[in-house]
Parts: sequence; structure tokens; C-alpha cells
Amino acid sequence: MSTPLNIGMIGYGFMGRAHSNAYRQVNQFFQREYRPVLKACCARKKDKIKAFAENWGYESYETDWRNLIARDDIDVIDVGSPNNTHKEIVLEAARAGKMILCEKPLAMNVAEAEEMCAAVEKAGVANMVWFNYRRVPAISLAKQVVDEGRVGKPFHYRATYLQDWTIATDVPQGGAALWRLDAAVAGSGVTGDLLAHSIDTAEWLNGPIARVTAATETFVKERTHAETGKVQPVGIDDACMFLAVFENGSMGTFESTRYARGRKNYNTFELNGDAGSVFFDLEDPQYLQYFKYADPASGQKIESHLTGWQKIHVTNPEHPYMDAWWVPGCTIGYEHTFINALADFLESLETKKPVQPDFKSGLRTQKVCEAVLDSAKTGKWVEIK
Ligand code: SOE
Repeated sequence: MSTPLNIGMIGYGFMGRAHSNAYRQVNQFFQREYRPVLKACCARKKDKIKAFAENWGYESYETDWRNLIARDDIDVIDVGSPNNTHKEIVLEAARAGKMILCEKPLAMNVAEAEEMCAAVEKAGVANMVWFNYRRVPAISLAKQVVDEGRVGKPFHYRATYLQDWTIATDVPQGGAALWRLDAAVAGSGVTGDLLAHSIDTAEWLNGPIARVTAATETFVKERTHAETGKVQPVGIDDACMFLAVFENGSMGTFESTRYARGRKNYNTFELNGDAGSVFFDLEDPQYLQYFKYADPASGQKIESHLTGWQKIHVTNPEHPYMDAWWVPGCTIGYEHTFINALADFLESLETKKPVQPDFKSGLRTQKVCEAVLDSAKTGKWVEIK
């Protein structure tokens, strides 16, 4: 027996594909009571969404998201459209009592995210933000290592998120896949798009960030807008660096850019504590690196002439999510992080325990992003409230 869960997917870009793939595969690998059904997808351009529906096997399509939300045969609204559409869709979906899965960042700013949080809480509907990197098995293992006390008292958190796809001055802003360069649509540049991931991971592993100080830069000041054809000022941050102090007293550095030649999706973090350290690099995603200095139970130092970093190939069945996948040594990839996230969401519907990260957690990340952008403007430290 399984219970169908009718999906209404909004958006057909990179995330529309990643999420649709997850809906199609999740029950093949995870035993879950709920079974996503690709009921309908939605976007404004009829030819594009029709082709998308046919390719992924959606039963139907809509060209107005309001019609999708109004349908009685839709249980879940998945918001995979650009950031400036999230709020309106979420408020309407919550009013209609739909469950909501929303792409990151949750919103354009804190004010929007607060409204969205209040709406899902008032409606009492299940909600999740697709911060998929928590579901990289090596990152989930890092969380386990931290929770087991193997890092001990934390001192330093170091995150980088580097890409290189906007260096050319003739990359237009706006339109199709390039909306991430348009501040009116994206809200911000690398801060909301890339550092939101780093912040979500950092707070999950190392607890809340108390305060930040930041600097941002926009290297290319004007770009042609793909939709208007006009050369317009660029409003996004191309690069952002910030210092953070965590509530647990540790210090953090965060660096993000789309101008790091040769870095394609270089999302790394390192956490150093008195008992050990962990390091992860998304361009080498099946490994977690771990340095063990002391035994977590006794605190006794075990470092010797043979101590060194362990490079753990996270593919054994005892590793997070891996018992659902292949035999030891066979790796999984980017798309599986969305499938793992969805498996957790479906499980939460059975256990009735809210899945993480939910909208409240997405709001928290939004607060850190906004504090970073405020600090970059004023040059001052900003407390996260
Ligand atoms: C930007 O290039 C991007 O696609 C982000 O929007 C995603 O969230 C990130 O995971 C990969 O890079």
C-alpha cells in the first residue's frame, strides 16, 4: 500500500529538473508510505512547459501558478521558480492548505521570509527549503562526527564557495538561466545564491552565528540586460567575504565569488576543534576528511607519529543515506542529494516530525545573509537577532 502525493512543480529550469528527477526516483530507492505523483508542472511559456511535462512525465501542465494552486488534485506545491516569485506563490499555496517545498534562498529578504514563515505556520502545512547539500552523505557524516563530540570544542569554521561562470563582461544579466545576475529577480548575488548554502551548512554543524562583518564587490559594473537589450548597472554582489563569530565562541571566515577562474562549484568547509577537525570539498564529494586528535569519550590525546588526516570514502551502508544506494565503493552524485532530501521529507509526513531545514531555518539563513549585506554597506559588525 502507498499513499499518492500529487506534486505541482513550478519552474522548469535547473531546479525544476533536479526536483522532478527526485520525485521520479525516490520510491525506487527509499521505502516510504508516500509516493510522489507528477501531477502537473507550471511556467508562463506554454511551449517550454509542455515540452518539460512530456520529458519528465507530468500528467498535465499549467501556465498560471494560481490555477495550479487552485486545483484540488494538487497536494504539494514545489517552488522552483526565480527568487522574486517565491513569496507570492508561498502565501497563496499556504492559504490553499498545500504542503510547500521551496528552493533556496527562501526569499528576497528577511521581511519576505518572515511573512512566508508566518503563513506556513498559520496554515499548519508541511514545509521544507531545498538546501540539498545537507544531504550529501559526507556532509551528513560531518554532522554525525560533530554530534558525537569528535571535533570537541570548536575554534574555527572556514567556508568557501567559488565559481567562475560570470567573469566574461559579455555575459548578459537577466532572462532564462541568467536571472541570478539580476538583483531585481535574485535579491542579491553570491550572498543569497552561494553563501546561503554555506551559512545553512555552517549553522547546522556549528550552531548559530552571533555577528558578522563583511565586504562585497561587483567587478563588472554594467551588463546588457537580456530582456530589454539595454546596458544597465549591475546590482548584485559578484564576490562577498565575511567574518563571523558563532554563539559557541568559535570564529568563522566565509568567502564566495563567481570570479575564481577554474573553480566550478568549489563549496568547501573546515571545522577545527580541540579534539579534531573535519574538511569537505564538493568537487570531491564522496570524501569526508577527518583529523582525530583526542578520544571523544575520555578526551585523552591519541596523536602519535602515525596520526594524520583520514580521507573517508563515504560509500558504506553505515554512512548516511548510503544503505539506500549502491554497494560500498560505488559513489552517488549531485542529483542524489535532492532524492535524499525528498526521502527525508516523505519520512517526516509519516513520523509527523517537521523536516529540516524548514522555513524557520530558511528564515534564519536569510537573517545572516541580510546582516552580511548590511555590514558590507556600513562597514560595521552586525548582530544576528
Ligand atoms: C549557481 O550557479 C548555482 O546553480 C546555485 O544556484 C545552486 O544553488 C548551487 O548549488 C549551484 O550553483
